[in-house]
Amino acid sequence: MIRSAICELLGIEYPVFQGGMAWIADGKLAAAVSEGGGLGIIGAGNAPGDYVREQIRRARSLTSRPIGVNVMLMSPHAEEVAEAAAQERVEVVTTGAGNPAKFMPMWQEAGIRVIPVVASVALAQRMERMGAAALIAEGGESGGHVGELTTMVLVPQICDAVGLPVIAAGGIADGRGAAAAFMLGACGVQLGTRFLSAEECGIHPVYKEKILKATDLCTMVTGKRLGHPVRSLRTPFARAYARAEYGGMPDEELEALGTGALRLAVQEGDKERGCFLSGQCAAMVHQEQPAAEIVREIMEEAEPILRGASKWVE
Ligand code: TUI
Repeated sequence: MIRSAICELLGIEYPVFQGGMAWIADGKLAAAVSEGGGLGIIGAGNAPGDYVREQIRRARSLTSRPIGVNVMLMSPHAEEVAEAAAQERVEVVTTGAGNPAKFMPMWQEAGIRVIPVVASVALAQRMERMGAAALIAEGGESGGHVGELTTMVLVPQICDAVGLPVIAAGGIADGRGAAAAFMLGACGVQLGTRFLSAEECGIHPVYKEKILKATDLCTMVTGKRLGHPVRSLRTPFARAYARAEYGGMPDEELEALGTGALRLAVQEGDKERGCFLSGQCAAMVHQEQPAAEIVREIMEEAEPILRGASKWVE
């Protein structure tokens, strides 16, 4: 049994978070992960406050265990989502794609543990000063909006820079990755891509199939020119976007090109126009499984690896 400071802090069984994936991580998936002993997180993405409130209530009807909400800070609805999370008193708020400082007092007054995703040491230190309960250090192997650094170099630097519990994210798909994250100083892991294969994950079957069939070089990063790099599967959409990006398309037209592409992937399974966000570990996802089984399997795989780590020492 692997337990760590984050389990005690949040009252969860296993130190495994499910990433709050935009358009994907709804109340059903989050509840299934939490019921399985991890921390299920509802992804707000660009959705309005009412949608998030509805998903929180849906999750609450399916589990009495702690749940989280991810507030995507670039969303035009970030403010109302932040308020909905506070009013519904979820146990945890994670944030992504920005600096959540202005919302932190509100969440803290509601008794919520704030766990920002950080991709740099500077933001990690700022978040510690603001009273974050823990941090998620997310490397650029992850899907969606990505930072510059890899998990391998980011996690130890964040661990050295702060005194908070650190959750590692990016490139982790199984117990080997989780064990490695502990070795780097993390006390927990967050996985997104692996949970795309969960039975309770409601993405279009085409999306699931693409993840299950993915190979090592299947993802690429687009959007660097506009300042928000995004990792997704190398599909016709991603290739066309990259061509437009490096072919001098004006910024507004480029922004418009991306609009609606996430929804087309998740809900329609549109192979031509959809943007299928995925981490680099997609090739390590092999089968559809219940979310609870994924959580348990990762921990069961990590345990003998961590126990056996002493084999390297004379
Ligand atoms: O947020 C994510 N991943 C996401 S958000 C998303 S929705 C979206 N769709 C289209 C375009 C953009 C977003 C899909 N995937 N991960 C957490 C994360 N946060 N990764 C990196 C960061 C990050 C980067 C820079 C956090 C803070 C930051 O700097 C903030 C500052 O002001 O210092």
